[in-house]
Amino acid sequence: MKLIFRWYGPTDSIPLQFIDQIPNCSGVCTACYDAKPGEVWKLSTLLEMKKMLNDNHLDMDVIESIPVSENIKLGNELAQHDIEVFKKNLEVCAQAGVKVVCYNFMPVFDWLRTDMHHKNEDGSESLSYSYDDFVKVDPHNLHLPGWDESYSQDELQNLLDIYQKMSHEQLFQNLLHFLQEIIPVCERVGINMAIHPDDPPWDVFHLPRIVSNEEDLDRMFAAVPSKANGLTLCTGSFGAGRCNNLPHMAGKYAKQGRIHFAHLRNVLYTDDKDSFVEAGHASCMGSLDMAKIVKELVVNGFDGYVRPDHGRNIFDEGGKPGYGLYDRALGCAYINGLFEAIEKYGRN
Ligand code: DNO
Repeated sequence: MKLIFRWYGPTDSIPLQFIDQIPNCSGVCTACYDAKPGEVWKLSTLLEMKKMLNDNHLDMDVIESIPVSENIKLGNELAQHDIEVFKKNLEVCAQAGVKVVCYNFMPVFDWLRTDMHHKNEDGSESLSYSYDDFVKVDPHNLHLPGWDESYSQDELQNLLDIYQKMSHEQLFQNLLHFLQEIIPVCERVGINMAIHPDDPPWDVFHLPRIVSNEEDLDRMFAAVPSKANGLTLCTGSFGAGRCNNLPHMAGKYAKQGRIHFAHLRNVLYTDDKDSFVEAGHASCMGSLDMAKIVKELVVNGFDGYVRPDHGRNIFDEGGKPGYGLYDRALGCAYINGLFEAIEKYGRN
């Protein structure tokens, strides 16, 4: 595996030198954060970032993410234009040496939590999702932590209204059309696509979601069999869905050569509904068996990129919820330990 770290570009408060100091961390995943969905990225911007990274002994092999515009997901009259832009962005990324592109196909909300500052007993803070809080949210007056600034209330209502009329099948067909268009480009330029699962993996506000479980993945891979059509195995996102058997999914899709990227984090189920807290990475802190997941990856030949995911806010660090340095660095140390132990002595 190749261990990487998410970096939000030159404005990220975490110095690249600190990322370089994380044991075994070979690079970052990043994006052109100032470009909007539907805009062509500048090669010069990517190359400048790459130079900054290389100067700190870090690679830029993975992009997380090239955003998929709502037009593409809606399949409206602007969709084809935005697909062509997406293709250009793939070409630009390939010219900058990118090997894997993470993306998602979730309508409107790319992740959803009800609390960005959930206080854990040890004084740390986590992102969390509470079923009881969620059912109190009025979809006509949405104020969700982390999302309030993404769209104006009017834009949000308008989008929610349009999606109310869309079935899961229609959204799936729009994903297929997108993949059929872009995968030949990926094959030509040598990029693997890695779709990020729905987070959490169920419909929210009646928005259809179609990348939530094994059945969804099997259908998507059967329809577009190219190995360039792959997965980001986000254990926390799939893992929030209690029907998802993560060790099984890790083994199955690693064996198929579909997992190009893995986000390894743990979640702790906090009630018998859907609520969860983003726990520390170690198995003992949450509800997922991280060692078993990594073992399934290793024995089934996984050789992709891995990153720790949302860390807790620990040691009074503050900063961007989920994306501080300290707990994600601890996550790296833990992930390194699991891989080394299993690769050397734990294959049987
Ligand atoms: C949240 C992330 C997601 C992820 C996208 C990938 O912190 O896991 O925003 O980057 O869904 O497209």
